[in-house]
Amino acid sequence: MLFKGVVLVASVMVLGACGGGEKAPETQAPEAAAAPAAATTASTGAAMPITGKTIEVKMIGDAKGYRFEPANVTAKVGDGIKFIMELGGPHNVAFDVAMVPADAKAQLDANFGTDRMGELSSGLKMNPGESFTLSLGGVVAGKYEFNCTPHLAMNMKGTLTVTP
Ligand SMILES: [Cu+2]
Repeated sequence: MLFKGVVLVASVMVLGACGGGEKAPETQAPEAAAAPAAATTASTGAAMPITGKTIEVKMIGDAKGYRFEPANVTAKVGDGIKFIMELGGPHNVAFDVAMVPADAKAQLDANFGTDRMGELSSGLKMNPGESFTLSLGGVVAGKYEFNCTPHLAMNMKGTLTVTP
């Protein structure tokens, strides 16, 4: 057996400690600093930025159950979806790897950027107010089912429709 798949994740992305207000040369979302840096892996592709509007989706777990609000989201290529942890975490956003068409997978996965726990999967959001923003820059138009990994069994799911 031959294992030639040594994946080198180039850790060129410097996560600024955000300590003394020093600015990175490139533009960066300020909220990126709020996410815990633990257990994230960068995808191998290059993320594409948000060029349109950003739509907010709340991630909630309470007496009524676990859910995304709204659970059905329609956005354009280039928009962003900001998933905000509100209650009952940890929550995350994960697309079903087996359901995303091959031609759409690479860019969608790359757009998880540094807040990526695995293929097509964001890091966990523990505390109210924490968020994960997914860019739909360069994403192939289509319908994508997503879920929350910790609450998949509790039916915490949604559908993202990306239009051209
Ligand atoms: Cu959840």
